[in-house]
Amino acid sequence: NKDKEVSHLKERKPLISLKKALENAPPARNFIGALRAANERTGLPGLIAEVKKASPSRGILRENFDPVEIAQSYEKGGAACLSVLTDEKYFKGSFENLEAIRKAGVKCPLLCKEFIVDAWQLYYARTKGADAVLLIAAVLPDLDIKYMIKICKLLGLTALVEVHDEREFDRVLAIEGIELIGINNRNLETFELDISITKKLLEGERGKIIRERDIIMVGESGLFTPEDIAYVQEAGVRAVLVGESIVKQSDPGKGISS
Ligand code: IGP
Repeated sequence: NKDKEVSHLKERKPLISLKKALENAPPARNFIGALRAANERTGLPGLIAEVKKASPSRGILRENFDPVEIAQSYEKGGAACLSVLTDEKYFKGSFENLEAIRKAGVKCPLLCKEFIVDAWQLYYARTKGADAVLLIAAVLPDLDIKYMIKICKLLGLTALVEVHDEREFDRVLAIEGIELIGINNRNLETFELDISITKKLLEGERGKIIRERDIIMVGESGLFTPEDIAYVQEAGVRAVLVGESIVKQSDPGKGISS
């Protein structure tokens, strides 16, 4: 099953060469710090703006897709952080895009948006300039999440751990050292979208635990209007991850404020 998941990745990179490449990697920047600062400065959720050419549920989102241009436009428009799709098979992304954005001098910390199922991918993401990685609870057993969080800490990477339902959320809350959790409003199997999932998951006891432990929650997917953002903020998120609605704009950075 795991092999099936990674079969579309280019060949596995040997750890020894990745460790060597780490010496030349650009420094890891503070992803959570940037989100907190944006939230405190604006009173709105910190924005993680997504550089995404296509998705399995929506097809091609943008024809003239220049990842560096889009990233710079997001930065100018006030994004706190960026998310860069590196998955090729489903999202038509690449690690070259991630590396190019980092090399172009974009200051927003970068999330590597990849289906991570093995530790070598964390090293690889770091060597390409990632500051953060996505760990999806739906595809990773608890032991793998714990192990990968440890490696992330060693590498200076921030882990954004993604959940979609109560069961996954409870599993993740039981893991030590979790600082950033995303609630994906889209079901990754059926593509069904429902932003009330963010609200449902943060109600009651779970919301209380989040506040006590000062975990930053990210509302992910299906956010299109200022009302959508206000709705998930009210539910308790201090950051949002937005792709489709801004990447489709002719001027993606301007899309942020409108
Ligand atoms: C962005 P949207 O609906 O604004 O384009 O969604 C982001 O949440 C979405 O791309 C995403 C995703 C993922 C993609 C969230 N989690 C996991 C691939 C894998």
